[in-house]
Amino acid sequence: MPADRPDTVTPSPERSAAGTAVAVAVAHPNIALIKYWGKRDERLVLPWTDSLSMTLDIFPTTTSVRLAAGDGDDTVTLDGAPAEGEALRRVRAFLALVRDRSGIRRRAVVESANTAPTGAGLASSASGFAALALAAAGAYGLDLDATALSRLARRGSGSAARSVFGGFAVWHAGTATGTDESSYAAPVPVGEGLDPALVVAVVDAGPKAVSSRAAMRRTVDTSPLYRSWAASSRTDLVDLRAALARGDLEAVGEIAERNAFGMHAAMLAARPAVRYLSPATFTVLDGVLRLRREGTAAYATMDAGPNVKVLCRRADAGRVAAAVREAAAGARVHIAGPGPGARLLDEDR
Ligand code: 2P0
Repeated sequence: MPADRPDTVTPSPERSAAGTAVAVAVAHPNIALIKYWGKRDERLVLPWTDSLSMTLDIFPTTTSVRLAAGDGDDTVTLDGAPAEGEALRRVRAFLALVRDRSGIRRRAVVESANTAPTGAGLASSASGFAALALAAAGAYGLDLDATALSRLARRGSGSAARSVFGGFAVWHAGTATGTDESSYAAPVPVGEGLDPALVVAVVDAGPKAVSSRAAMRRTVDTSPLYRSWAASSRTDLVDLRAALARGDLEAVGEIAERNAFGMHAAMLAARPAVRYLSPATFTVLDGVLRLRREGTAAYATMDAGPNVKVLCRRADAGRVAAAVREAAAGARVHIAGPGPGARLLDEDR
């Protein structure tokens, strides 16, 4: 699907009201080249800064939402097991928002299956809430265009706003306070010659010690470096968009790498420090530096976890993957290209 023609949702409210609708959606994770880190409004999930990402063509999440009889608690199954704790609370809060908009009170039965290790900084919340937003909008009969869907997905998890779109997407932080009209993602055009790949080095697939939600709050509240990272992120975004437009992979990589290091520096300066990077992370980073010294364009970015994603040309991805495997024995390595936006698989089975 071309990035500039995202799916829209036009489900049937009648069938939904009768409680027979099932909607199934699939969405892919995205990796930010300009990071989202810090909210100016926690309830509406409004960020301090714009961010820009590439949606991947690996690790999709598939989510079905079925309306059940009655208005009791939603049932949520994640990867075959009943959801509990914070994950369950967040999905139910999201469904309550969808119900408020639809006027349909029926409870939902949600089944969601990830193909990426959950909680490992591989953005399963982005693909998860993008798929949930699309499937829930379908089941509850909301008629949303891609912009409205992105705004809705954002309420589940900020980064999910970007996974609504394929290819590269920018999430506009928005300007308003108290309303979220201007905070949504949109596709970003890229130069023809770019042909990028992201080599994902999973050095640790375990759950993270601190949730990104808590970690970004602590960074905003306590890190003396946060404001300067946010300021440089704004100019990074302008530079990155220009580099993408001219298909300049080296410049894209340099900007993405410095933006990620700046975010982690701000986290490390938080009180107490938020430290997601591990010795294995730095082993991979050394491998990336070696690749560059040897003349291969390869640039690293890290999220809320120790895993490293290496941006390179698609033609170099095999060599980069081999170098990363050699650098960090035991790392699981995946090669991703730009992937599709969220799409509805099945509206009313
Ligand atoms: C990003 N991350 O831009 C950044 C970089 C992690 C590091 O978006 O609180 O799970 O649900 O809005 O979207 C992870 O944060 O946070 C994230 P919430 P989310 O991809």
